[in-house]
Amino acid sequence: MSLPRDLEALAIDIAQEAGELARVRREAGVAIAATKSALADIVTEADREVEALIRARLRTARPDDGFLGEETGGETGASGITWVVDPIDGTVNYAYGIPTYAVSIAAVQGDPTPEAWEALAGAVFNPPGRELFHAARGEGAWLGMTRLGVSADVGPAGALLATGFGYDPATRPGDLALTGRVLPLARDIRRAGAASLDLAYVAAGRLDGYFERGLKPWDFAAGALLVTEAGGRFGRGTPDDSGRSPLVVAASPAIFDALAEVTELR
Ligand code: LIP
Repeated sequence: MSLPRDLEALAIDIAQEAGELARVRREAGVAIAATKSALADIVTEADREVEALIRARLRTARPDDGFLGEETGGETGASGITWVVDPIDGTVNYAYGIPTYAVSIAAVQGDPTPEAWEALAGAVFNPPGRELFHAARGEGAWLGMTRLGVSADVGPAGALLATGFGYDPATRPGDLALTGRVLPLARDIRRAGAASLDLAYVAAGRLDGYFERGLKPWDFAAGALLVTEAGGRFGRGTPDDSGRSPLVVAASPAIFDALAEVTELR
């Protein structure tokens, strides 16, 4: 098999094992371990335990690879491959018992920064729904054994779009203003609370597009590959004039340019 397919197979295997651990811990009850960047930005003991499992499995399987995880940070590898991991994306949903969360695992090549890396493989697994989205570069995006494609066109009522809001209350006015500028394009807006699943849903044609400012690399590393391998477009801007973190836009080609323009992606 090619390197992307090998990495995809490993990501799938580990995402399923990690997702089962997350599901079992959720059923047993979730303890919030700490807050991070803001009061609303929480980490649970399960986040930490799941990331530890993923890191250990990767270290055993590919000891020369690098790692960049939401909970334990980065470690450079010698192979040129870095694993970018969000152990439980949608942490707040997970803590509240909302079944919209996912294990997101991506393998990237090159400098492990979103501006420079080339994503080779990714897996996004939603344990409650038992939905495993995965992709290898050049091999398409899949939900299980079903090939995915972004929506071909936007209906006359407008686009079904998704977004999210940062944890820092100071970003809320800008987020709301951004959403207000997008509304004329939309038939409706969804706010599911897990970027990796929002991106997977764009790849699956369940959403026409998605936009959010302030995502971390692990939130979108796997989902961005799902979108582009499903025929969609993905863009990430630079910090805006106020220094706010970059905007992410992902959509079918039918709506990408309009969404990028109205959100001022640059
Ligand atoms: C979350 C994202 C979500 C965003 C949240 C948070 P986490 O990631 O998936 O799209 O709106 O603010 O960043 O913190 O659950 O890994």
